[in-house]
Amino acid sequence: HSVAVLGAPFSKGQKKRGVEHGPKVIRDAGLMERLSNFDFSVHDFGDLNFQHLEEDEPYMDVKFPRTVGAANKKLSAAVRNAVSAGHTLLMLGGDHSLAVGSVSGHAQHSPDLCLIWVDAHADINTPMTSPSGNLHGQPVAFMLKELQDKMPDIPGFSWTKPFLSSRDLVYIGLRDVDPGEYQFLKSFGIQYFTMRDIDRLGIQRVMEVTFDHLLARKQRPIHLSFDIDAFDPSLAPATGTPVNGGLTYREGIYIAEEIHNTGLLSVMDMVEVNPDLGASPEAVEATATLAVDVIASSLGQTREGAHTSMDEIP
Ligand code: DIR
Ligand code: MN
Ligand code: MN
Ligand code: MN
Repeated sequence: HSVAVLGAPFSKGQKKRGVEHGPKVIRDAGLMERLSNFDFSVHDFGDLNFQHLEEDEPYMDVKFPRTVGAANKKLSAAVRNAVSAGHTLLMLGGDHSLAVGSVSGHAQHSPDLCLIWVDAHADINTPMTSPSGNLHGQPVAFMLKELQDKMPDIPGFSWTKPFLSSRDLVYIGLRDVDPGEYQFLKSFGIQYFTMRDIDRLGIQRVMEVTFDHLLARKQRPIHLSFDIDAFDPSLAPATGTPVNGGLTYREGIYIAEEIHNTGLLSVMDMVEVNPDLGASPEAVEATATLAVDVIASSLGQTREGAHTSMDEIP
């Protein structure tokens, strides 16, 4: 069993600079050292090198379509290769538009994967419904078969075709959903848990229903796409689109622990940590350390300690 770490320093899926430094600050918060405590081997694949395209006119209202498309094409191949080589992959963003490449690359190796999207936002806008033109609010729309006839041919994205059914997706943490997005969630019957649902049901029940929905028919690989803005801004201030009323620390860690406990986590994205947006160095470090905590719990760190063989105890 081995874990590969891949940085994706990319920010053109939205307009605020700084999120391209996410991989560096997450590493600086002690990621590799934390992962070295586990009994799996860790391979650092370093950071991808993304091309900056000079000529990249908006398509409709969509900003930097060719730049985002090319970056995701590259990421997709890297993720496919890492998963094919047998690694569990950790992708460090970068903004959430990177999920197009990450999930599609994963799906090329594991067509039966399911997707758990932890986020304040649903990221399922199309160019026609997007209020911002930002592609980090649209990655899920590139994936869903049900949205095929609603997605135009966006320059830069001809390499990818929809590959996921809406029943293979669960959202957790939603609290800022655009009108077009709400329409899609409802008309496709997507399973989602808003922060209000977490208030009503409790996070334990939310995870139970999540796994019933995704895994009851058969066990299959899990792709966890974790946007740090799912957390409350008091815990994760250094991010581009914070929304009040987010996950508590314990809810976020519980989600990660339960996903680990399935034994099915195959690829994890940790995205939208933006060190240029923290009010202080402490705010940035708190956000990055929180990202590392969620990663560690997703990969098996427990709150009850770990099993040690008797002969190792002094
Ligand atoms: C908004 C914000 N729904 C949009 N999306 C964000 O621009 O489409 N996603 N911030 O993470
Ligand atoms: Mn910068
Ligand atoms: Mn997101
Ligand atoms: Mn978000």
